Amino acid sequence: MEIKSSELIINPDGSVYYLNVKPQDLATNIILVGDQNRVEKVSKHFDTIEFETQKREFKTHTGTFRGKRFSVVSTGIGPDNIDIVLNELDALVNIDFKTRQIKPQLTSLNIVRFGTSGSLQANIPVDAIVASEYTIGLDNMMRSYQIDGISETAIEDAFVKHTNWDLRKGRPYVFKGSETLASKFRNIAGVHPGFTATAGGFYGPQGRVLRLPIQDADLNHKMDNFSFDGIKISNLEMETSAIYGLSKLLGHQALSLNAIIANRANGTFSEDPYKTVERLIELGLKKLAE
Ligand code: R1P
Repeated sequence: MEIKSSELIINPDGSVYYLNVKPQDLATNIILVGDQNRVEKVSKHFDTIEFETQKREFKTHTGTFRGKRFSVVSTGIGPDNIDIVLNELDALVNIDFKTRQIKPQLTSLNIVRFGTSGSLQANIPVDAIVASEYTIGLDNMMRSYQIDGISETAIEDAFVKHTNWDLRKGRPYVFKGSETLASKFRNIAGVHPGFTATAGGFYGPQGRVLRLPIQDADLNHKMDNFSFDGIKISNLEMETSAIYGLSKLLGHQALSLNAIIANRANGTFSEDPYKTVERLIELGLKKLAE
């Protein structure tokens, strides 16, 4: 079935609508960063850069690192932007832009986020790196898709009960990341296996109070002490659950690596967050190129 022009928007030059990338300009190894200024911080390590583009907050550089082809793409902030980026990345490899048909042979991308995040646990200090084995989405974006059967309902039930979650906010969902990618980042000093919570906003949705009271002032504390089979929620950011959920539905491998720049449990902030992000970039590229 042909996908209509209103559903998959292709620019006059043959690039996909927001990412501004043509199919031949995308690698199958993808690094996602939130901040568009982080794209250069990754691609400066490349052997060569063959392609660069930007539209709005979506900047892409494609090149090789130690002989392996990578595209680094900035997503901007939030699950709504991940919806755009993941759908367009998938369309670039799995939909034929000439016939507008889904290709008979699907390609699975390796998608790894190099992000920043706040830790919720005192034992995951600032300047550590969290590699997310699991993620819980509090943001609802994935509820637009058919996620029954791909989410970890036992963990969701326990979380809803533990936090006395108000279901008018939507039911949180839990996804597991790629075992293949996660296994590359286990047993490395300073890298913590994590269970990452994704919020749909920065202030109220992450428990920050400026002028507005929030629906559940105790939520962060309840998240800190939630535990399922010994797994505790490690950190809070704004993209991982959307990346894991959409990757699972679309058949891609996904992993989220986050540099911990703040610790919300003890109120500390990294003295040199750029150095921690740089360490994550160097480690991430090295392990992914192996
Ligand atoms: C603001 O909190 C932003 O920083 C974090 C959050 O997930 C959110 O996108 O990640 P990035 O530094 O990768 O954008």
